[in-house]
Amino acid sequence: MQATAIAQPNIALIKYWGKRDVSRNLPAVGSISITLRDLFTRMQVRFDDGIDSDLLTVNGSPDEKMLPRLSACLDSVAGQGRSWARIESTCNFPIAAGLASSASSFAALTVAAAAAMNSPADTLRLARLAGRASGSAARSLYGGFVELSNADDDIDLRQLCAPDAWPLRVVVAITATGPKPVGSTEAMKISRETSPFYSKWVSEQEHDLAIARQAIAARDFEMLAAIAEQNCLKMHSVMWASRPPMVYWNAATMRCLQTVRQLQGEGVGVFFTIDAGPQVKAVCQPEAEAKAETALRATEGVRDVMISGLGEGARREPCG
Ligand code: 2P0
Repeated sequence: MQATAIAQPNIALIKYWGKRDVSRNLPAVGSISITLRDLFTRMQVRFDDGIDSDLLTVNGSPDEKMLPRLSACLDSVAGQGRSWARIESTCNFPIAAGLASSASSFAALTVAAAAAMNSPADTLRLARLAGRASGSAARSLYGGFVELSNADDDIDLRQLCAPDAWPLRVVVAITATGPKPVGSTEAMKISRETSPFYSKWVSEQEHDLAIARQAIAARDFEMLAAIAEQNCLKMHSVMWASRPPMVYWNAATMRCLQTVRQLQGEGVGVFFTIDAGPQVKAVCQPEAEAKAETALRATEGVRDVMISGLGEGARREPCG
């Protein structure tokens, strides 16, 4: 009744923003992401009849805040009649700061819980359960380039390209630490209810997905760069035009965009993307990584830089 799993966060190139069914947490739009390799969340789940509530530690400290969502996710994997669980989470990157910690957390949790229950690990089934907890988590069940699409009554997922078939690199410029002002779930609701650009965002997404799919199939970096940057800026435009406006960027976020633009002007193979937080993710051709890292480290306001290759989907750890 115990297992450990590890999962990596993923970065959306074509973003998920908005829900078509809030109660089942189904997205309004499909999305395409890359799963990282070097940032991780490791989750140990131990069902224990000797305790009278679920218990969670995050990086060794008790944590009440995330527990209700993790408990609900455990219910969906193991059933409402399950035993209480001790959950130990460790994470090697900042939590709730726009680095997709919820994606890697729920992906790892579903895999660990299913393994602890000795349930057969059907990846799509686990991805759908992880997606109920956090939409982006479904994508972290798969490695490399991953597409999430809306099926009739659920979501479908597939790998578009294995991580080593197009080994791009990601340089993450951390411009602020600490939790974000508005969580994604709430921010998506505000966008849907108040942004004048929301319906256009939803209706154009299929177009963006088709171009990204084509770029990935052709390993066409410039084509992927152009559509990913535009899709990111469209998502933030939806947020900026909401009431209240949601601006996750800070001055250093903007400076990082200028740095990326400057590198592009010098012919360096890099593009930016930004999620619901102030960090800038620079996606690079392998040979561009060193230049991107140096330039972003030197950008005023950048506190730290993390680097990752592309990796595999969530998996059980052998001795967990
Ligand atoms: C994404 N984000 O595609 C987009 C881009 C943030 C910006 O998925 O409400 O934490 O738990 O389903 O998965 C963040 O949203 O939202 C997210 P919920 P989630 O990566």
